[in-house]
Order: sequence, then C-alpha cells, then structure tokens
Amino acid sequence: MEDIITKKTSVTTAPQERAFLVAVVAKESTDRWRVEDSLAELAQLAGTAGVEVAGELTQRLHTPSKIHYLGKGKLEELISLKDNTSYNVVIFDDELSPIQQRNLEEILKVKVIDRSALILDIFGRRAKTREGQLQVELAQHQYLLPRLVGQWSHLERLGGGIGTRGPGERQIETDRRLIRQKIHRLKAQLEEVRKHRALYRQRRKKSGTPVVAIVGYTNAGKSTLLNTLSQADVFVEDKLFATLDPITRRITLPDNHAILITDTVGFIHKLPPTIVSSFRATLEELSEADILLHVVDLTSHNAAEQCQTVEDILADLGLADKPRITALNKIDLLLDRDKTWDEETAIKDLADERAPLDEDTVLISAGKGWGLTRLLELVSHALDDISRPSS
Ligand SMILES: Nc1nc2c(ncn2[C@@H]2O[C@H](COP(=O)(O)OP(=O)(O)OP(=O)(O)O)[C@@H](O)[C@H]2O)c(=O)[nH]1
Ligand SMILES: [Mg+2]
Repeated sequence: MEDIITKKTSVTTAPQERAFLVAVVAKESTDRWRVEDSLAELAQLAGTAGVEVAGELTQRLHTPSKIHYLGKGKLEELISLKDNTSYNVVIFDDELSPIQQRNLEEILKVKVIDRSALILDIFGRRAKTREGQLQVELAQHQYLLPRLVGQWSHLERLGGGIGTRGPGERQIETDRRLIRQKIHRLKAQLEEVRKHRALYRQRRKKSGTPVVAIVGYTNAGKSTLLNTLSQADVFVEDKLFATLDPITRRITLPDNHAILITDTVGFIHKLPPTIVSSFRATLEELSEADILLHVVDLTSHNAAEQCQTVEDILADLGLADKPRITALNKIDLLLDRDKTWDEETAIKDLADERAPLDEDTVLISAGKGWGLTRLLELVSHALDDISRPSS
C-alpha cells in the first residue's frame, strides 16, 4: 500500500529525475494564465521538488483527448524526443484522469504524473507539524483513491496471464477499502485538530485582540513580512511553499493597539482541489480573521494573474467580502540599482510611475522594511471601520 502511495504522489524516489513538461491549451478554456507562464511555473515546481527539466511541449486543442490527453501527432513527437532529451518522467500541467495517466505510461514507458501530484509531493516534504502532515496525507489519499483502478489493471496488462484477473480485481477492492479506512481515520484526527484550533480562536476572541491574516501567492513574501513586522524567525526561502503551517505573532500598531498577525500557506494557480478541502483546519484561520492582508509580488510579470488566482481561491473559500488590504511587495527590486534610495523617495517615485493606488493598497518592501508604517496605519483604519460600522 505504502508503495502505491509513494509511486503516485512522489516524483523523487529515483536518483536523478529528468522531467519533460507538457501542457495543453484547450480552446474553450477561460483561464487567464498564458500557457507559457503556467509551464514556467511548473518548471519552478519541478525545481522545488528537485527534478531537472529536460524540455517542454505545448499543444492547442479544442478539448484534450480523453484517452491520451494529447493528440496523436504530439504524442508521437513526445516519444521521438525521448532519445535526445533522455527524460525519465513526464509531468502534465493539468490534472490527468486515471485512464489518461495509465494510457500515457503504457505508451511513453516512463512515469507520468500531473501538476497536482507534483504539488502534493512538495507539500509532503514541507509539512513539519502534525497538523500539516495529517492534512497532506489526507490530500494524498484523496488524490489516490480514484486512481487505484488503473494501477491494478495496468499491472495485469504488463504481467498478464491466466489467473491474474480475479486476484487483481479483489486486490483493488482491498486497497480501496484500506484507503477509505485511512481517509476516515485521518479525517477523525483532523477533526480533533480543528476543535483544538477553534477553542484556541475562541479564547483569542474573548481577549478582544483583532486578527490580521496574511494571504497571497506562494513566494510573494508573506513570511518575510511577518518576520520584519514581528522580529520573528519564520523560515523564508526563494522556493515554492516554504510555509505550510500557520504561525501567529503579536505586534503593536502605531496607535498602540495590539493585533495578532498570522502567516499561512500560500496559494498557486491550479491548486489541487484535494489540498483545499484537506487544509480546512489551516484555512479556517483565514475565515476567523478580521482583516486579510494580501501580499503581492509586484516584480512577478504574472502579478495580475497571481492576484486573480488568490482572489478566486478566497472567493471559493467564501471570503470574498472579508475586509482586505493589499500590499504590493518587493518594490526594492524595481528600482534603479545604481542609485541609493531611501524609503520615502522610492515609494513616491513608484507610486507616481504606476497606476494610481486605491486607498486600501500600499507599496512595500518586506525585505527592507519599507512602507510598513503606512501599511500598519491602513490596518488601524480598517479595524476602526470594523468596530464602528457606518450606519
Ligand atoms: N528583494 C526582495 N525580496 C523579498 C522581499 N520579500 C520577500 N523576498 C524574497 O522572496 C522570497 C520568498 O519570500 P517568503 O517570505 O518565503 O515568501 P512566502 O510568501 O512566505 O512564500 P511561501 O511560504 O512559499 O508561500 C525569499 O527569497 C525572500 O527573501 C522584498 O521585499 N524584497
Ligand atoms: Mg512563507
């Protein structure tokens, strides 16, 4: 059982994996991400998982094929590229159906995984606390359950022969039952974690200290901001999903009021649905917050798409109407390197140059500590608005 789980949700068991990345642009898709950008991000995810990228390929299709996902010609191209690029795993940018995955593995004769499995693999390595580990395990098992069917008939077809059919089918049932039992147990354990968190939040609420939750795309600088604001020592890294577990610190605003500020898991384009449902305990921290502080990496050329992705996920979580402050981060990287800038001129120059900022948006550099006074003023104002709602 463990073997199957590892095979389906881990990409880095072999010594060095060389991945070929594949994306299909469906003509009817309403996704605002350009396929090149989505693939570049997939490469970044592969890098975070320690996988080398051997090459990439895209195809425009009306709808992806239900059998092989790719069209026939592209599939042949992919096979012909194997010798030159020596890839030993293929990663698809969309979630594959169990049948597509199995068929592709049979034709390509290498491991085939999808973006969801890759993200689950990274989450698996990043989870440090019991809560994080339970949530990732739940997501992995939920991802795995519908994929078991292919697993055994795949083995049968490779092994073939008399007598394999019956036991194989019985084996699927046994494995499915075991996985369902495991999902059931994980859910029960997570329910305990949720209750504990809820109790803790209740106590926090009684104390009357407002809570601000930092949200944003992965690698936007959320943990860096928490560190700078609270002199905390949260792990920061230029890789994806450095943070999985929520962490809360107490800080004092310029108006001398105390607030609690929480840093949580980042979001990403095509975040696997099993992650969203499994991370309920963690994500409930967001729904309990008084204000969401959305940190955006202004230097990313996909800043707009990243913002939209975060907003879409927040809307899915029912948080679209939660009071929001937006902090456009990493402005230090946008400045002329030959000049020495101070905080005030840096912000003024950028604000003049960029589109006018609305009253809930600030320019900051979490790394350099720029713009944070203004940011905390906005937090104070927003909290005042909440405690004194306009009639
Ligand atoms: N130059 C510059 N780099 C920054 C700034 N803020 C964050 N970074 C860098 O951006 C990278 C990601 O920062 P994190 O704070 O780990 O980002 P995060 O949003 O917590 O990311 P996840 O936990 O992975 O979702 C790190 O290499 C940081 O040093 C900034 O204001 N300026
Ligand atoms: Mg972080």
